[in-house]
Amino acid sequence: MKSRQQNGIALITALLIVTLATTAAIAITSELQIEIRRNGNIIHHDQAYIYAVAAEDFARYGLKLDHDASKIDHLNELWHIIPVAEDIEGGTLEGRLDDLQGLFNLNNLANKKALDKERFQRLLKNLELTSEESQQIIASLLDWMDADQTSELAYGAEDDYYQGLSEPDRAYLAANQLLSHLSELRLIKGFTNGILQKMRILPAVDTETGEALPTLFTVLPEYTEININTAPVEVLKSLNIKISDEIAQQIVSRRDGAILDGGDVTPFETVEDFKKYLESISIKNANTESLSVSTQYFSLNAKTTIGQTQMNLYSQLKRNDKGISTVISRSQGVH
Ligand SMILES: [Ca+2]
Ligand SMILES: [Ca+2]
Repeated sequence: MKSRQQNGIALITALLIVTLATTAAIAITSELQIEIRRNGNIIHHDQAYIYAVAAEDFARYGLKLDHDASKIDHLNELWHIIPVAEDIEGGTLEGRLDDLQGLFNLNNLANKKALDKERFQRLLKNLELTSEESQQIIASLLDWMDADQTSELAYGAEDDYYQGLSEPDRAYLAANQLLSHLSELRLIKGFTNGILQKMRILPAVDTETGEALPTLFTVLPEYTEININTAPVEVLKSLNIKISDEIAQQIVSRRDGAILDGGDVTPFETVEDFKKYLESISIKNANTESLSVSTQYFSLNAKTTIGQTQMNLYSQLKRNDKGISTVISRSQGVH
């Protein structure tokens, strides 16, 4: 009787040990799998980043060839029309180069030149901002960038406004220097989500076609001229009050002819050319200050996929007058 009892206890003990050992083994295996996956992700992330940075070198090479081939920049050139699409070990790499000087550089406003302000106001009006909304954001933008602490009229905002924000832990100071990234606008008085959406700084889509609308604004580290060979319709319209939607479309079809109808590509060779063209369509004495036919600032969007890892790297490149480009900023995920 006693011996049978002892056998039973031994059996239960043995079963218990087996169960414990199995549980421990499963725990170790799961831990190991997570560890392997985590290491895999880290390695893939590093690889994706290195490939994206390699795309920058490819872009710099393309921009040098472009510089040596011609002195103007337009949308039918190879740097723009040939996107990079490469199969790389374990994944893919896509790269796209865009011109940044076709866009309105918000830092141009820091110069407080009447012409830039007028162009900005026209652009905002075409984006359906009310004149009060425009006045508000122009004043607070100017205060954000200028070195002083004097508010622009009633709408401006300096340190005292930002220090007095309702949540004390969120209080901050005005930058009092040029913008360094479009996302900085979120900190500035008046730039609500609604305004950022109208300005297409937050992604916006065409309500009829559902397609993403092109971006119109950028932030570059200095005053820049607008390239009339790459500016989208909305920016062209902002250049002169007489440039209507129809005229802007006309400028685009003359400039990007080949894209639209297979005709000759006839970008503007000089700003004077553009002025003459405007005269030919009855826009006399247009102010062509701060316009250009070439570009120094470009953006590269490199998308890399390796295994489960996806990376979106945005790089700003500046090309000098010898055609050599340097990367001046990088951001991941968003512009
Ligand atoms: Ca070129
Ligand atoms: Ca200021």
